Amino acid sequence: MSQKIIDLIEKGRAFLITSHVRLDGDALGSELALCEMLRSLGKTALVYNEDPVPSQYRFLPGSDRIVTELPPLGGYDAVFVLDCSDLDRVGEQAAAIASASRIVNIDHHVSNGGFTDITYIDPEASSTGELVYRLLERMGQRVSKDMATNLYTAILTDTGGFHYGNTSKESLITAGNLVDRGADPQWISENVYDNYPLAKFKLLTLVLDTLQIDLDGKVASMVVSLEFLDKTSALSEHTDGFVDFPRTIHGVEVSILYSELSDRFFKVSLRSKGKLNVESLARFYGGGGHVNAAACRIEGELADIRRQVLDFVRDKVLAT
Ligand SMILES: [Mn+2]
Repeated sequence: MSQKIIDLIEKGRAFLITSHVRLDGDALGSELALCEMLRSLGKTALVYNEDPVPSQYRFLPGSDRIVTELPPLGGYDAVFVLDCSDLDRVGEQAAAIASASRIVNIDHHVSNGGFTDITYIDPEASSTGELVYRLLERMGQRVSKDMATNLYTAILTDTGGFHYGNTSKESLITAGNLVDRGADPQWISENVYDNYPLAKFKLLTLVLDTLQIDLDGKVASMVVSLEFLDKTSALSEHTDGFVDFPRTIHGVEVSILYSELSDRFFKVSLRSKGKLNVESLARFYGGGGHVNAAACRIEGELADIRRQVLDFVRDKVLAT
C-alpha cells in the first residue's frame, strides 16, 4: 500500500470520493466505508456518483447522503476514485475530476490503466472493499457496524455471493472479520439478492426467451433490447445479474449478455468458468474487468457483434 495515501489522509482536511457509472455493491460499499472512516478522523468527506443509488443498495448505511451533482473541487485536498480501472469510468465529469489537485485510485481491476500516481491497486484482491478494509486496518481504525455492512456487501457482491474465482482465503477471512464487527450476512443477502422489483422479473422472462447456445454448448448468450425495457417498465439497472443465469447451464463455459444501450450500441457483459479469461475479450474492445467477469461496449448491428464476439471466444478464450 502506498504510504502516500496514508500521509494524504493524515494531512488533508476534505476529501471527495467517487466511483464508476452503473454502480455496484463494491463501488458503493467501498465509498461509504471510506467516507465514514474519513469522517471519524474528523475530516470532511462526501461521496459523489453520476448515477443514483440502485434500489437494492439503498439499505447501505449512508447511501442516502450520496450526491449526484459534482461539487466545486477547489475545497477538496484530494479525490478518491474507487473501483475504476480508468478515470473515464466515473462518467461525464471525468474531465472535471481530472483537474483535481490530487487523485487517489484504489482498485482491483487487472486492466488498470494507471491514471494517477497515488494508487493502491491489487488485482489479486477480491474487491475494492477488501482494499479499503486493509487501509482501515493499516491506519488502526475501528471498523464500525455500518462500515462492516458496507464492506461485507462489497466483497459479497464482487465475488458473486462467494462464488467466483476471486473468492480467496483472504476475502473469506475479511468477510468473517466483518461479521465479527456486526455485518449480518442473512440480512445483507436478502437486501441484495432477494429484493427484485416485479418489473425486473418480468424483464427476465423476456430476456430468458432470447437464450442462444453456440460452440457445442460452451457459450450461452441472451439479449436485452430497449423494447423489452419499455414493455416491462424496467430500468437498465434491473439487468444486473442477468448474465449469471446462462452460466448456470451444464456445459456452458462462457455466458454473454448483449444489452442494447441505443441504436447500434451494445453493452456486452461476459462471465466465464474456471481459468477461461473473458477480460482479454473485453479489453480488445476497449473495456475491462476481471478474468471471470468483464464487460465492454461495441457499436454495430447485433448480428455482426455476435459473430465477432463468438469468433473471439472460439479462437482466443476457449483455445487457451
Ligand atoms: Mn469491484
